[in-house]
Amino acid sequence: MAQPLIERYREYLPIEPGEPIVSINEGSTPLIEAPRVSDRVGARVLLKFEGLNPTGSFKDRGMTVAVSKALSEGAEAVICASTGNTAASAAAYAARAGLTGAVIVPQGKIAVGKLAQSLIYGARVIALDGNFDDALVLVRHLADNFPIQLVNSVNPYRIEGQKTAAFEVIEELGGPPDALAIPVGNAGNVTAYWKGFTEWDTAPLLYGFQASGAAPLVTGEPVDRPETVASAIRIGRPARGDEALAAFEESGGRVRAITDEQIIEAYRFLASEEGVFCEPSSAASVAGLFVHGIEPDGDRAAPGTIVCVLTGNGLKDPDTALASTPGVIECSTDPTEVEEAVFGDRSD
Ligand code: AN7
Repeated sequence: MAQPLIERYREYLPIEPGEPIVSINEGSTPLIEAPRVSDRVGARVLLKFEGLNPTGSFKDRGMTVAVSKALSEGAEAVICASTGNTAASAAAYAARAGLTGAVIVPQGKIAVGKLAQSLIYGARVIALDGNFDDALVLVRHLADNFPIQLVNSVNPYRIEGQKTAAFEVIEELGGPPDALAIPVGNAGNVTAYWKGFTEWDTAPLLYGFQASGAAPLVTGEPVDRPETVASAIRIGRPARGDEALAAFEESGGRVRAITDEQIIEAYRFLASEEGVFCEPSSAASVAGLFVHGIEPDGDRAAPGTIVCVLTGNGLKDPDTALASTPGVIECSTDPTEVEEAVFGDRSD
């Protein structure tokens, strides 16, 4: 049975005995074999499906630790800036803890499921006339000047919780994978995986991927107006960018860009060939392998086993699924028309 992440990895987390734990039984997500992706890539590829966390994304791993700590330190409210998933997770854990939650999201730029989640969990949802990077500056200001705890991944407890995904991968495989492929936005998650891997004395190649319209770590320049269909990673000034770049380098890996078309192709491939429905941002990890291959730079051997992190659940963003597929076949109750609808030719 799934147990609270903090209980499973208590000895590696900064939670003291007797401290309150705010949990919705996060973590312990499946590592799923992906035979068709493996064929295309030329290595054994497994999918770490973080979309099966309680709020449907990897953010819950960090949030259980950050909100537990906020509660134990006497906070009454938590706040974050978010492209959607952090907001949904913060809202849920705040609800669970009996704290007030406030989230600031870029207006009109987050997936509808994430908005619905944040609202139904009871957070105060602020739609900002600005992007994620603007929102992060504002919540830092609020947390510095008011009694409200910041739960973005600049909060070190978020990283502590998120590093447990690396532990799970190592335990499930009986050792580290040769490489880890991961989407990169604010760069907290890749930083957390690297911390987890190094704490367990392992060092897989890290292959990070950003959307080409929001790829500051690839170009080396902040992006003032990031744009991508992968709204979760529409971030131009990653808070943990320098740490992530150091991790890529230390691991012998790299960070590369892929286009929105390449992301959507991988997103559809995962759903229609593997039966795994992740959100577009998550598919960046697989798109990156499809587009850039798996050969490491330098003289390291090509990885034989690669774990792709699928960071969030596809159900969060039904609009993108509907917009990138052929759509329904409308039909009357006339049996002939139904036959044609079921068996007739259809172009994709
Ligand atoms: C599905 O929710 O930044 O590199 O505010 O939701 O750790 O930022 C989300 C990020 C990848 C990138 N995949 O992770 C937010 C937010 C999904 C995400 C990322 C996010 P980071």
